[in-house]
Amino acid sequence: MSGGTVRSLGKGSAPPGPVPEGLIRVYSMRFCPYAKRTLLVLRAKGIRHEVININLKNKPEWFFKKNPLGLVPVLETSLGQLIYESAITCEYLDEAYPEKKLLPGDPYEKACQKMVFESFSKVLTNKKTTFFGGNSLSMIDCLIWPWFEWLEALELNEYVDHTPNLKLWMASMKNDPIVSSLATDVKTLRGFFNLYLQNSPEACDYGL
Ligand SMILES: N[C@@H](CCC(=O)N[C@@H](CS)C(=O)NCC(=O)O)C(=O)O
Repeated sequence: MSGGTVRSLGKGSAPPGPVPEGLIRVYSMRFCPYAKRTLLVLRAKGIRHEVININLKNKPEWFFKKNPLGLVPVLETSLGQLIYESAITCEYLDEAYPEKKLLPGDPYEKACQKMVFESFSKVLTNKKTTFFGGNSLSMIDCLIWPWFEWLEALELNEYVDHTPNLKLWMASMKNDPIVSSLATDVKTLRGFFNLYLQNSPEACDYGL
């Protein structure tokens, strides 16, 4: 599940109990692009998980025990292990659940994906594959996509007009079943931005 329709927990809420065995928990926020990286990886790898949304404008006191920085995403395992920082959560998931790897096993290929991540726009101009890492969704697509999803809502789509490969990649991403299952529509994104900029405690639950 993506947590897309689950109301967030705020100040005064009771801390959730331990994570049931066989599940991993992600503390998220419906509109957070960093958390979406983790959710994309969870979905792409088919990992059973539960989502707890956090009201970032009115954070529960207990949330700082999950991440002293007070940021989402955070992963929590049934052993009580806590992992935060989105890129680290994604790499953790790829290693802890090795059945369907999103990062290449070969160290050189892995280094290549990470290099592309560091300078993706320049490298993409020469790419010959549908997705960044090949012909199916890979780690780098999951790490980059959440910000591209915002372009239309921010009326910034024209900035990719001069990079046809980037446009093609965006179209492939939108059509991918994993990516589209986590998509947020433009109207909802705009509603969220509007409330978030007003510092509204309702922002994280916009549209529910
Ligand atoms: N470097 C962090 C950034 C995470 C982040 O900034 N998350 C935002 C939501 S999109 C957050 O939790 N903001 C709460 C705050 O700034 O207090 C990561 O990659 O996980």
